[in-house]
Amino acid sequence: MIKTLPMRLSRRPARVLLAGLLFVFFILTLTRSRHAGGRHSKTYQRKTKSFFPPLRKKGGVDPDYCENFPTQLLDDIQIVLKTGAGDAAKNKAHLATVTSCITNLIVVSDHEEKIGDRQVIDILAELPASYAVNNTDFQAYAEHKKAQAEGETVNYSREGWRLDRFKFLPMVDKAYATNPKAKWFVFLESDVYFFWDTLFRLLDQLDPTELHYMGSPAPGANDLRFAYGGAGFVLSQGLMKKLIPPKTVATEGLDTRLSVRYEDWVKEDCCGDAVLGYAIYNATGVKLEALYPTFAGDELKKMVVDKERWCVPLLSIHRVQPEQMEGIWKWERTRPYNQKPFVFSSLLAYTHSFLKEGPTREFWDNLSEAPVRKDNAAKNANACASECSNDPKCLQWSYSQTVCRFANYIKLGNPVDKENGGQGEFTSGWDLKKMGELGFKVDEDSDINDTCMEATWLTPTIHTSKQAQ
Ligand SMILES: *[C@@H]1O[C@H](CO)[C@@H](O)[C@H](O)[C@H]1NC(C)=O
Ligand SMILES: *[C@@H]1O[C@H](CO)[C@@H](O)[C@H](O)[C@H]1NC(C)=O
Ligand SMILES: *[C@@H]1O[C@H](CO)[C@@H](O)[C@H](O)[C@H]1NC(C)=O
Ligand SMILES: *[C@@H]1O[C@H](CO)[C@@H](O)[C@H](O)[C@H]1NC(C)=O
Ligand SMILES: CC(=O)N[C@H]1CO[C@H](CO)[C@@H](O)[C@@H]1O
Repeated sequence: MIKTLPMRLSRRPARVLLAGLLFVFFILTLTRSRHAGGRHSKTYQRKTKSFFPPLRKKGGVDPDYCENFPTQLLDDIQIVLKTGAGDAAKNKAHLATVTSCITNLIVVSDHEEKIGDRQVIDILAELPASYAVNNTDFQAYAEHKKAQAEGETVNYSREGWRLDRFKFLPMVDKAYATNPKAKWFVFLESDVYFFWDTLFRLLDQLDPTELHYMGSPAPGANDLRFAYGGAGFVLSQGLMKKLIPPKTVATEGLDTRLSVRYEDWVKEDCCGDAVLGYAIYNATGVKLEALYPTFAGDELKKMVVDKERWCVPLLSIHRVQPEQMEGIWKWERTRPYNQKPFVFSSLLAYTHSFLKEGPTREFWDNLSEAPVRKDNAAKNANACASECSNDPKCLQWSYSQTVCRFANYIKLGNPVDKENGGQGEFTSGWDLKKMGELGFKVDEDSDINDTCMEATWLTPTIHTSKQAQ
């Protein structure tokens, strides 16, 4: 029994103590890196075919961004978008960009709605009535329904967010029931950007009859890793078959839906993605195949590009704002035609195109690390830049108030308030020489858009209890 431990343990004092210890352990686990340090151990190289390269002909101001989308693959790959009340702007942006080419998309939410020609399914309506009994978290659901019946817009709320966890199990049930022949089931959220070409290349290398549960790992109860919802995740047909067996004599005619079998777990847990992971392990014995950072789940401005990740294929970005969603989509589709896999360093042509104008940026925090040495108080930004260039690992630096910071990665970062911040000068810079050696070149005869010779695919990591972090 994975999930309900703390509940069950409250009967005896010794058990309470044990529960306390478990809790401490849980917090310790949480405060450690969510992604096991961001390290990835093994990679492999394989030639893969491009299924959805950028447009060849850009065709005017408003080209058809879905041109050449491999729609035939959608018979085999069922995509599901999960969203919620109050996400109207995100949904609109997502459906107009990333999911605009997905003809058989399933959109699930906590209320029914029509967005353009897309039907949004109220997935909570498919839950057994017992979910609502003695469940204060379900009140928001009733309120949504009432507001909607009165023609009001349903807005974002904390309570609405707490409803989110109830969507995961019925969403998986629904995807399988709707398209039982699909070889792959892919789940994403309305603030998750997906590079489709990477997904198709990845799935093309795998056997869907095998049991696959893939995503970005987050630590769960009992030392189990689950796929973090914000990075998207993928289930294979083989897994689905075992996870949700048909109602037969063997299942004694019982309802085999996950939402029925694991109702208690989801009521007691905070997070639907975690419960899905526990349910998958409980029903099939399958553990998450962690593919971080390909399933990145990171924010664009904090995305780390370094030597190790340079050629690692990138599949997802998290917390993408609606305007950003549109920006990345248009850029991705219209960047120079290229059959190579989209990798971490490909993103630099989008995030760091300003480097064409020069290696520094004023009033900009590059999120460089805290100073590495006590004595590296540089006199000015130029001195900081040259210290960085002398450090073989330094890829970027920032300078403010006599503090010079280095980083052995490249990040976008964010602007610093000129007027109000009180921080005065704040300059960030990038070491174009070392970036050039890695493959990022902004001089005339080289190409900022083509950074990596050959992709290095990740071998999935499966966490075992004894594994050292
Ligand atoms: C699955 O969960 C049930 C209910 O808690 C438990 O009895 C059973 O032992 C679990 N099975 C596995 C294989 O973990
Ligand atoms: C709901 O909670 C109340 C008070 O905690 C309890 O008396 C009642 O039996 C519960 N009902 C169900 C159906 O569990
Ligand atoms: C949602 O917000 C809009 C605009 O602020 C408001 O008109 C509407 O009444 C709100 N809906 C609900 C259910 O509170
Ligand atoms: C990279 O691609 C963009 C279009 O996405 C283009 O405007 C730019 O000139 C290219 N840069 C180089 C150095 O080729
Ligand atoms: C100069 C500055 O504020 N740098 C910050 C960059 O980001 C790191 C963490 O991301 C901070 O620790 C630094 O203070």
